[in-house]
Amino acid sequence: MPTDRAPVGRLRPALAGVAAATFGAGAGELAAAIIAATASPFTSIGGLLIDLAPPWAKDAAIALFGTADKVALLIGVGVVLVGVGALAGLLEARRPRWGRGLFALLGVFGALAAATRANASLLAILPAAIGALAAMGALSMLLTRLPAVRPVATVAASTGGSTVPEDAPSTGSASAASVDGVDRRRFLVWAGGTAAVGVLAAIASTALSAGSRAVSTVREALRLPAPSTTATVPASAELGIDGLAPVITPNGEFYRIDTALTVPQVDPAEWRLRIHGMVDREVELTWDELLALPLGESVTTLACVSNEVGGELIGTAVWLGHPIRELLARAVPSADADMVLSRSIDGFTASTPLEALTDPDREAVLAVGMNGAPLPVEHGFPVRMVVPGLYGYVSATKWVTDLEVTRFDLDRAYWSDRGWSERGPIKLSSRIDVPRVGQSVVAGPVVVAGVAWHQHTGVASVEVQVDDGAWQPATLATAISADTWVQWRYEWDAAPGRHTIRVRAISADGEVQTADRAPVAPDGATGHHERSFDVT
Ligand SMILES: Nc1nc2c(c(=O)[nH]1)N[C@H]1C(S)=C(S)[C@@H](COP(=O)(O)O)O[C@H]1N2
Ligand SMILES: [Mo]
Repeated sequence: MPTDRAPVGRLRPALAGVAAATFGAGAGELAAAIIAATASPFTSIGGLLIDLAPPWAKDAAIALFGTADKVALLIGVGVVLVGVGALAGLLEARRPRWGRGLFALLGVFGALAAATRANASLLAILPAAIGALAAMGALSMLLTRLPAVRPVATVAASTGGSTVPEDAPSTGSASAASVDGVDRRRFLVWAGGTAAVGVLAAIASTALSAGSRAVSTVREALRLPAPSTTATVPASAELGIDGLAPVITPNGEFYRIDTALTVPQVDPAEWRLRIHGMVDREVELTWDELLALPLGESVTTLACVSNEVGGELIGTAVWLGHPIRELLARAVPSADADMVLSRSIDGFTASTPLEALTDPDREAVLAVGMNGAPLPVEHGFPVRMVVPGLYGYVSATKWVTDLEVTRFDLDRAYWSDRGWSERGPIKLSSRIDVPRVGQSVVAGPVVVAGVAWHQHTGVASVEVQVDDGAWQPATLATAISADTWVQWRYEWDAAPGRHTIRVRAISADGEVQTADRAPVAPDGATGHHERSFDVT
């Protein structure tokens, strides 16, 4: 054997590692699609990262990427995977087994992530394990095809009877002290082929799991029963101003916020709701039983606690649902209970004050319909909660399957463990929609318009301030109810120059919306929304 060997180099081992990682990831995804759909290593790791991320990281992700935050996360996981793959290749070329060890570690991490997801079965660890083994095998195989001669130590260390292919140099390259072009090309073909198989496996896995996503088909075929009571939206609730948020938000434009990396697929036929905990008797409800109950329409504005001043994480819909108080009445909560911990199929939980759910004057519902259609899958199909007056994170559980009657001092919900307040009444707020940002404003009469809300209390009036002038009353549209936002408009006689418009709402209970700025955490932003314009 020659003693002065051609250098192994960095690029090719790194490429081998990336190709092996891609192959392993594809194998893992395909395995998941076949044996345990919810155990995709990729989305399990992503989901675990979402659950482990400190609140500031989530706020930053939402601020940076908006509702594309999850795509950004998955891309991030992919980038890290490529990095780890390159590292594994480099390691393995210098210290055999170390690179494979790194893949094994990654596999353990993926398996742990999958096993700790909500509703994980024992099978959940398999896809990550299969993926890791595939990556380890591919790495060994590719390194034997490296065009450079490998050090003797490599050969010796890898002949220890491991079950994965030996990473001894191939017979072709063992005698070659120089890297020839044929070997180089052959290596690239093998590495490229390995990576391509991984990508194909990943594509096949998405196709396979899309096939099992028959839930959207079930949803489309579904006809909901006619409402037992209907809600009317007065025509005068809609000012119809261009650029102003419509008083009822179309489903396709409704904001979406949740921790689910892949939208949970719940077949109504298998859906059950269990009411238990501090109750006299447990209640279980099937989809058919729920649909047989009276389903009424109610109009409620949903808002996210992460909504910044002037933000768009708020929307109003006509919900079709059954009052939660009726179901709780069947279960008979014990006198010392003060909270209902609702749980989604994906493990998300919300802590809602029991009194908000039992209050006969608050239409807290188990909703099955949204604006005349079954709930869209991403908005909680088949069943979600809607509770007027409370931010979504403490009340609006989507894909809900479990209501546990308990106490605030005994249990904590998903976001309460992550730096958010355990109670979340929606704060009095208002927003300017028109004129839009960047819209040119011409001197003379200008329509300023927006929305204001204080769900379950109601908005009494809205005022507008131009520069540092006096607060002027705006005109309100007809409010649908105290549980919805209300549109407002103000006729501004704009003079040329730069001007700032500010808005504040006054609540039905006399509260004046504070100018004090508070961040969204822990219990919702405050401060006046303002917009500046150059009037020409
Ligand atoms: N299962 C589940 N339900 C959830 C959440 C979630 O992460 N998972 N997020 C809540 C939050 S924070 C809000 S603001 C509302 C948003 O509901 P939407 O996406 O239908 O607008 O859903 C709530 N329900
Ligand atoms: Mo939220």
